Amino acid sequence: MSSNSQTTRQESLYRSGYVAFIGRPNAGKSTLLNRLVGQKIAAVSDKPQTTRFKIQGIITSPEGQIVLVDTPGVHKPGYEMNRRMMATVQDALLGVDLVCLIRDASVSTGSGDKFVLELVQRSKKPALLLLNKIDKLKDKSALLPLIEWYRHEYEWRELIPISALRENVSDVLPKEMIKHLPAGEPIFGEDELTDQSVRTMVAEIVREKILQTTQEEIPYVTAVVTEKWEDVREDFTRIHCAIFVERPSQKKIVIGKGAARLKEIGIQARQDIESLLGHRCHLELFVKVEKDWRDKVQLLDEMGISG
Ligand SMILES: Nc1nc2c(ncn2[C@@H]2O[C@H](COP(=O)(O)OP(=O)(O)OP(=O)(O)O)[C@@H](O)[C@H]2O)c(=O)[nH]1
Ligand SMILES: [Mg+2]
Repeated sequence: MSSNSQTTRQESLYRSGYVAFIGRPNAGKSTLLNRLVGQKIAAVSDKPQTTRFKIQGIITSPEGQIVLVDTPGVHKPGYEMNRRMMATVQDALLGVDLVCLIRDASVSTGSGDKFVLELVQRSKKPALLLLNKIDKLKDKSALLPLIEWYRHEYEWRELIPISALRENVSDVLPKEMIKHLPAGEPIFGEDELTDQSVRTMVAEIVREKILQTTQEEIPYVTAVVTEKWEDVREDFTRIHCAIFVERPSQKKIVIGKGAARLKEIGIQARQDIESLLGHRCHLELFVKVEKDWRDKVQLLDEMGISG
């Protein structure tokens, strides 16, 4: 841990570095990323395993630059896709300057939480514990035993109760993170918010809408790829996205009766895509059946789900 004198001495320096968000699926990592960056760059849903690859969000301030690394929620891998997702988490832990363990404080501790904690312990990195979703706690004193338990498990730089849905996290957290980063030059340009391509972000917007409008296995068996992109005019883009599922019955569900569901997904996605691009777009969605895509190396590579 850095001593006070060190902190004071380095206060005038510009700092920069990488901060990983690690946690169980559904803990609120991507919600927090979007909130801190101030723009929606990661898909969010109430279904676990929403995030499938590393997403970087950039915060630049006069004091320094923080590159937030959002990762897939930690879970037991079944398919090649899930193995890659977990490799992403391990990789992120190795490559960052600071780790944020994000924990949903409104649910009780399970074996998954212990596993995530072990990952942080093994990393030996400076870490913050962020106890999220405190807005869901009727009785805030329920946090005390949780804080007590975590405190004995690791030498956290800070333990901070938060709600990723509330505006005020942006006032507190970046300042706290930046303190633990090394002195250094900005890593990205000052006006960049993410390292993702627009094509990837568009595919993720479509996938998010599918996750939000479908249930049960559909979120897990769905992938989206932006296949064609045509800038027809400066203020008008035509986009073609393929939606992959694994079986014809799933294709029927995604399309819906009289194509109603697919239409709804398209309407919702187009709104978000137009606000991302800053102009009108025409969005075409095609549903394709691709058996076992979650185990197909080449398809996963094309989808950007690399391990
Ligand atoms: N009430 C409440 N809900 C939250 C909060 N933060 C996130 N959520 C909700 O929790 C759900 C999961 O959020 P995500 O940001 O997708 O969670 P994640 O940790 O990125 O999940 P994976 O990508 O699956 O690992 C969404 O429905 C969010 O709206 C919070 O502070 N309070
Ligand atoms: Mg996520």
